[in-house]
Amino acid sequence: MLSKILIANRGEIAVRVIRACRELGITSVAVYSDLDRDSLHVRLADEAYALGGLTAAESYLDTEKILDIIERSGADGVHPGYGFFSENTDFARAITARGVTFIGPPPEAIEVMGDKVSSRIAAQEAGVAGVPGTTEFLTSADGVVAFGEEHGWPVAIKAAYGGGGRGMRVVPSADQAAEALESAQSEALKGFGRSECYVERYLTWPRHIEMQVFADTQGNAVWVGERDCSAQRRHQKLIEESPAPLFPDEVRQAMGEAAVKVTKACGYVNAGTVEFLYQDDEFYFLEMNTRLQVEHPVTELVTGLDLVAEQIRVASGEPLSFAQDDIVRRGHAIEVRINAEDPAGGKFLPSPGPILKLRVPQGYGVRWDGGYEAGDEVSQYYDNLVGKLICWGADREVAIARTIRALEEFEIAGIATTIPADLAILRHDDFVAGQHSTKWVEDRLDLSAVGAGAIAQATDAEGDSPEPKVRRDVDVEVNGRRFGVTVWVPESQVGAVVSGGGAGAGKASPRPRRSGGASATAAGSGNVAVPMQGTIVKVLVSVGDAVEEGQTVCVLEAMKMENNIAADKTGTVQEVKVEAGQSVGSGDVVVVID
Ligand code: MV4
Repeated sequence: MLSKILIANRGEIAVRVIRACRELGITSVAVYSDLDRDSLHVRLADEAYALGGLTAAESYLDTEKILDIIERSGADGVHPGYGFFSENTDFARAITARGVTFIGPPPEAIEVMGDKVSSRIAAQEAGVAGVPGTTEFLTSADGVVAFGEEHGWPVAIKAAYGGGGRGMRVVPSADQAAEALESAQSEALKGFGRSECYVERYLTWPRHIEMQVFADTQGNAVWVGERDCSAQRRHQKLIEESPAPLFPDEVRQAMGEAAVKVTKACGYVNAGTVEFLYQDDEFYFLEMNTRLQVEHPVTELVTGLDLVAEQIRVASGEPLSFAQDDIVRRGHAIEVRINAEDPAGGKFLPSPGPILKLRVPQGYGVRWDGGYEAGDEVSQYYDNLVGKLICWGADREVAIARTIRALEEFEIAGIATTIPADLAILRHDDFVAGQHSTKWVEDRLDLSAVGAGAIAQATDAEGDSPEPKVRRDVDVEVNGRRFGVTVWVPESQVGAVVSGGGAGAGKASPRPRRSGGASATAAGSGNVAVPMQGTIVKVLVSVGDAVEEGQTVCVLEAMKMENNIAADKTGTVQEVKVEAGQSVGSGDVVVVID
């Protein structure tokens, strides 16, 4: 077995791999950018090495820096996670040349599956069909028209070297072929440096169903189970589940066998995923993802397998620990990706920032794979996946109810998250009925009423990193009903809003004031207000007195403490609005200074 694994990644997937290493007795090595110096994956790993840099290119994607740390740490394996180096054959070859194991497939398999045309040909040769279409590149719109006339409209023009839907155009009829081809080619050239396109029948309401496969170095290859990832927006998956709803057993079996054929045909080893489109009881090969995927936990929850541990065993040269017939799928699992994005109005705007509060749900059938804890910051420089909530239930109905319950328990503050959109999907009749497709979120789901969820404290208006915040628990009364609320106060304003957390009776300010005012914005107005409801026990000034900023003007008893209420500016007392023994409410002005 490998004995020391460097995880060339960050966030939740680095955490996932580090945990697997710990359970297997393997030493884990984290790497981190300057921004991730104190991040969760660094805290959990056995060892951690600085990469320096802020952006991914300056840190996690810097081959020389990672190679240097592999050498210094003595790691004998590298787990790339997903993204970054996971499908980078230069990187895989560079570490292999140094005698270090790449925990992933052979570079040749990554290459075959690396572009749409060569993977389509490989699948076809293995006897697995893609959507009916051509494999020749289009030279003119005539090819599109001829195909459409023969197979029917609409057709899809796709960029051969494209990905993620870029360079794809739907052509509804012959008269739009020329324009669509031109725009697909130009987008492909801009995005991928190559303009080659081909044509396929366009499926109008497909589901995205993918099959998890696993192969070892001894020639064993199995399919583990499918995941339905149709609930996505702009090619970003939002929710994944297994088994796929309304998916007949015999189709599952056939898709699994097709996926194994593709796996064997490209000499695949380790964990992989074969993607299909599924429509009208037929499935079509789309592409193969030659990495561990974000959504692998749903397969783990229904099979009880540990796919990351299996990856490490297989990379160590061991045979698969299970045969095809050993795999038992039980119940239903749903994964919800929780991203730092504001889904308000369906816009999904990035919402990086400090996580001020994070309480994740617990209870039966609930798993949280997170990359952050409260106090950590989601940086704008990287993927904004905060973590994944994965729920298991005896059947789909239970799993949906449990996922909703868990999301309702979720407490996060400081950043907006996709949770409100996730709930809208899970509660929607179409989703519950399994009537959604890859286009459903964008075409049918109405997110106009979805709000951001409370962002307790955003960064300041200039977008600078915010001043450190201090937590204060305050009791407030709203229409006579008492509520406990938490406020996060900029450090410089501590003592202004509410005096320190209960200790130090009689002192309003636990530390010297900088502004001396009731709050930073009100500082110097001369209207001295009390910060909370209570009783005035002493008035120390009279009309006409000269007072200095910070000087106590009266004493308020509240929450069994005496609080000194200070002048917010230097001047003369114009008005004293209270007397000893009088009750006051939060925000009441007690003294006016000018
Ligand atoms: C399609 C299709 C319908 N018909 N091909 C988009 C990204 C690329 N990987 C494949 N994609 C699609 N190809 C034909 N012939 C619909 C999609 C598609 C899609 C596929 C998988 C997951 C999400 C999707 C969202 C929109 C469109």
